[in-house]
Amino acid sequence: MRAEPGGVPEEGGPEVFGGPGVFGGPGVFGGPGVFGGPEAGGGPEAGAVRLFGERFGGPPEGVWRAPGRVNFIGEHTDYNEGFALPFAIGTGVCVAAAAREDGVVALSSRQYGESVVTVSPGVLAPGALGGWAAYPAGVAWALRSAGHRVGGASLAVDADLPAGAGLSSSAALECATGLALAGLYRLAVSRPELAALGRRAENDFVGVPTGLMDQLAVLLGQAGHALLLDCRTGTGTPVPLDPAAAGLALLVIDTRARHELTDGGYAARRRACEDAARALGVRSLRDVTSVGELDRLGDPVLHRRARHVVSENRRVLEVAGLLRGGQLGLAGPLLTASHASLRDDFEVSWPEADAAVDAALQAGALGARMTGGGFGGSVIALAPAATAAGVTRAVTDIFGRRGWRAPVIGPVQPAQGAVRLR
Ligand code: GAF
Repeated sequence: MRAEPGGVPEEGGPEVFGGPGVFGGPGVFGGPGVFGGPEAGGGPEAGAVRLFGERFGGPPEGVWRAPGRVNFIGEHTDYNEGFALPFAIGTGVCVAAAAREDGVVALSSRQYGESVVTVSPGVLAPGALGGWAAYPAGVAWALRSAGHRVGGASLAVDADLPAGAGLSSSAALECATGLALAGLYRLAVSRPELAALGRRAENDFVGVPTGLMDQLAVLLGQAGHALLLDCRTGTGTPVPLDPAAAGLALLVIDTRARHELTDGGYAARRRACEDAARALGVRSLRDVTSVGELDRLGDPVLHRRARHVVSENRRVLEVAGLLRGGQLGLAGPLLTASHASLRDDFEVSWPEADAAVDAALQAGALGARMTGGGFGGSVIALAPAATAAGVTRAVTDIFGRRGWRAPVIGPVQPAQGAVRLR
């Protein structure tokens, strides 16, 4: 089960987020670690340091922080070597860490029981452990497998990012851990390489066949910018994305329906894309540039899945062009078209997401779509700033009328990627 382990698990309840349906209040996704406001004693940085002292004694050698991400557009394109446009957000995962001489990797998480999970060097291999600790342990394994000289480490984790909300708490945990180990052992490892190793940990150690988007967004994100990712080359180009400057608000709506990428749906979608590429005789669906070329696919399901990927790649490039031209407001219909494609062709949206998108549009949003892998998680809505409160109310109302738990809604701004804090 992929539990999005870096973040705050659902048991944390709405109080973690500053109360359900908060707009512009403490439930701000994009602020500097203010999603839910600082916990007692000063936020995840202080929380990780405190936990380190409680579990391992003394101060850590350093503290590293990696944010979550929102994908503006370009869903299920990364493992098809296509394009995506994600950005880092203001909430994330902190890791307080110190090297150890015994080669053991010892892990404790404020959100996952605070007990210490230890992994001896001889057993650090895929299958050795499951649950949240497999993600950071997997990063140590991936670094060692790539030839980096990583010894033991004690790591204490705290987060202000909700888990399972489709905001990539797992990549945040992997990347904060990767930076911590690289810092402790002074490794010469670039951020793109670290992103690839985070993905390797997730694919081969945890066993979830995800793409590279989340790790690249978390490690390469820049404030005020989205990253236009070319997932064939593994490179990202910053593109300006500043909703406030355009008189707009970009809202994140956590639908509180939780997703698990290991329930099989994600892997099945990935297989369908690979089957479609094989049937078309191309290396990946990236190599198909027009939907018309898909007419050769006899299987209607494969045809729909591939149509999503091919059309989504085009939408990403169009949106990137609009952002570069200072025309963010014109991106709305492309966001909404992305959602329709994910709902009807790729079939990864969920009832709360569809209802949130419809309600947001009716209340004046320019565009709205699910973000992340799907099957649960979050929706984004782009709205004129003056209508953001009305959009928030409309979405909250429809959830109430349907008897669903209140969504958590707040504005988001692109923030800086992962850093060493101390
Ligand atoms: C998840 C995966 F981790 C990403 O690699 C990506 O495929 C995304 O779903 C869908 O766009 O976040």
